[in-house]
Amino acid sequence: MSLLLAMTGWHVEDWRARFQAMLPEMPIVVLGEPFDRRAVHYVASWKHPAGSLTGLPNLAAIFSLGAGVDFLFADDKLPLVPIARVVDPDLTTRMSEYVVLHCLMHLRQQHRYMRQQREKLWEDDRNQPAARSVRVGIMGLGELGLDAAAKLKVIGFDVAGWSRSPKSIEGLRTFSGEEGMKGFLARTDILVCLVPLTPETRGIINAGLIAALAQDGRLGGPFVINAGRGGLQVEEDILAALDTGMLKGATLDVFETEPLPLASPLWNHPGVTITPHNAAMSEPEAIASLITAQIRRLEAGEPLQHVVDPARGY
Ligand code: NDP
Ligand code: OXD
Repeated sequence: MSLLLAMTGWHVEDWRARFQAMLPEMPIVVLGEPFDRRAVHYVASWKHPAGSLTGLPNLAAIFSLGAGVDFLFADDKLPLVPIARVVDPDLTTRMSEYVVLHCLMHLRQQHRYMRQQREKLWEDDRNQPAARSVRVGIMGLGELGLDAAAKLKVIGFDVAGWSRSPKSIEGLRTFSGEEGMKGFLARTDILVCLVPLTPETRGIINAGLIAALAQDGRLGGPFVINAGRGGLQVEEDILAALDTGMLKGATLDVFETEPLPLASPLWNHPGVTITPHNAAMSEPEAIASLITAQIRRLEAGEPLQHVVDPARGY
């Protein structure tokens, strides 16, 4: 019985070492090297090449090495076995660090002061709003959205959230579905996007959404932070909105094409902050430990946790 590591873009040897230390009795095999396909009971994947997980007759479960699973559902030859994703405090905390950092960067006009420093410019217009007067809207009230909301509230931001199904969360104003979208956007100065990429959410950050954001806020215009997936955003629309002033700034961790092509105008736009899809990286020690616990549960006849629903796509 073996665990197959199937990943692109990450350092597979770090993962192999971690898993081998935690599962000493189980052979850890790697896609691209020779291995016995019949012996594979589990797969841990991050962006495996589509079609590469066929012909594994004893496969019992697939583990996403991240919180997102859109890359799995994009493989139309994916074996029909249960799929579990990452839900882990290490990853969640990393995402909240990112969200809080970038909300504060916009609140405190830090991009402007970094520009001023480069120009040796001492300029303060005595117009620094307090967090309580800035409305953050979190799209996606799941594991990541809820933790980020709680941490933003501690700082004092006026936080609300939007999800697919209606929610009642103490201390948080919530909106849901199509019908809740307009009201949610109309009270949002900083939009934080943490929904999964599904057929319903693809391209959701578009010209129409941007036009519906609050234009009367204390920051002088709305900002977007997307740490969900690049497929959620229409980059052309974001650029156009930045150019017309409809959008004041965009912080993007994820892109329609990754790595972001050198020719993308996003790289040089003064209103755009780019990070290389590392808002919340999967840290091998934490995530191998989570997946090891899942394998031990299955071996003990207990149910898998954090299973995703193929019909919903997340
Ligand atoms: P969850 O599944 O826990 O939460 C998803 C949230 O999005 C839920 O509140 C869900 O609503 C909402 N949602 C889903 N579809 C819709 C829709 N059509 N309309 C409105 N709301 C919707 O996911 P996580 O919080 O764990 O992760 C969110 C995403 O973050 C991941 O899918 C991944 O793409 C991204 N991510 C990015 C990382 C990075 O480094 N950039 C790292 C980790 C994750 P409901 O509650 O009603 O189900
Ligand atoms: C994830 C990611 O989904 O890192 O975990 O993007």
